Amino acid sequence: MFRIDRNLTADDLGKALRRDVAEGLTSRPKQLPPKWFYDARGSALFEEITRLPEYYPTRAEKEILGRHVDEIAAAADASALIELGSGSGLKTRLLLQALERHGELTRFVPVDVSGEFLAESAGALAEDWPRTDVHAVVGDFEEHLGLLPVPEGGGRRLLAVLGSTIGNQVPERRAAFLRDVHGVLETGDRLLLGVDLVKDPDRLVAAYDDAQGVTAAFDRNVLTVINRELGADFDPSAFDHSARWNGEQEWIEMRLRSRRDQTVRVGGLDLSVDFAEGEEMLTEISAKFRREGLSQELEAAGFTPEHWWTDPDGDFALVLAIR
Ligand code: AVJ
Repeated sequence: MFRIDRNLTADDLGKALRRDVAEGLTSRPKQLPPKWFYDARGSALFEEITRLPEYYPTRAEKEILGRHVDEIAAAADASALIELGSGSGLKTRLLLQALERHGELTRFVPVDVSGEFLAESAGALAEDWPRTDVHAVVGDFEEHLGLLPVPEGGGRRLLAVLGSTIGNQVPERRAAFLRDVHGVLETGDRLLLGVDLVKDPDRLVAAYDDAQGVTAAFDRNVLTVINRELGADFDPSAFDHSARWNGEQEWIEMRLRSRRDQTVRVGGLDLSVDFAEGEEMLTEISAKFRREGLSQELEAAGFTPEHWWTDPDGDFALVLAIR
């Protein structure tokens, strides 16, 4: 059984992009939120990133799931899986299979901003899980958490946010997000978070500035998105990609650095923006976590951390918390 709820239209997305770009290009320093990386090309580039030798997080998270997914399913003891972001790949399938083996999977709720992506990926998944009610929700999970389908028959829910997605938010936004999640869940429901861990800065920087330049292409792709959607004339080749470790905040910062003095016209916003040679624009932060700090964040939002699993190298963690 497959259905899809649309809480977010192309029009809503267009407005949000206009607002983010107008704000970001006129603030000092300039910045753009990472959520606009993921058009079709950006999503394909991200897939390519996950296969790079330097980008360990996806492999590490798969390894944890491969080893511990049945323990996770047993501890979660849930009849519904809600997944925020992604919701298509191997990791989702591993979780669904384990919940099924554990014995009571009835429902899967994938949530994503891209309706196109969801229709395709969740539709394919529904074909492989004919006895599961697949109820896809198109929405921005920073805004539309309240629109998630209500549980049927009081079954327990497992809400998964994998891939260190929460690392893209600054701590204050993350705290608000975790409180929102706490608000939509019910007592006894579980939260499963996948988080990348603090480690040797050289490895971190390499993971975000790979030798083949795939991450650089991914970073510059946001300019192509703005050119297409907002009639801008960015020359992506006039910007260099950079990745730096911020040891104080314990996050990676990705930036695009202007190679020369230049003026960019954003026709759709009736906006001209000057870049000085060497000027940098922040395009992403990717926070890295420690067990103690994340436990405190979860507790502050009302959750009780219950389990912590890592890969053998200790690069990545899955944490299961009780609402
Ligand atoms: C999908 C947000 C988890 O932060 O590692 C990968 C995105 N950016 N390489 C991350 C990303 C550059 C990724 N997340």
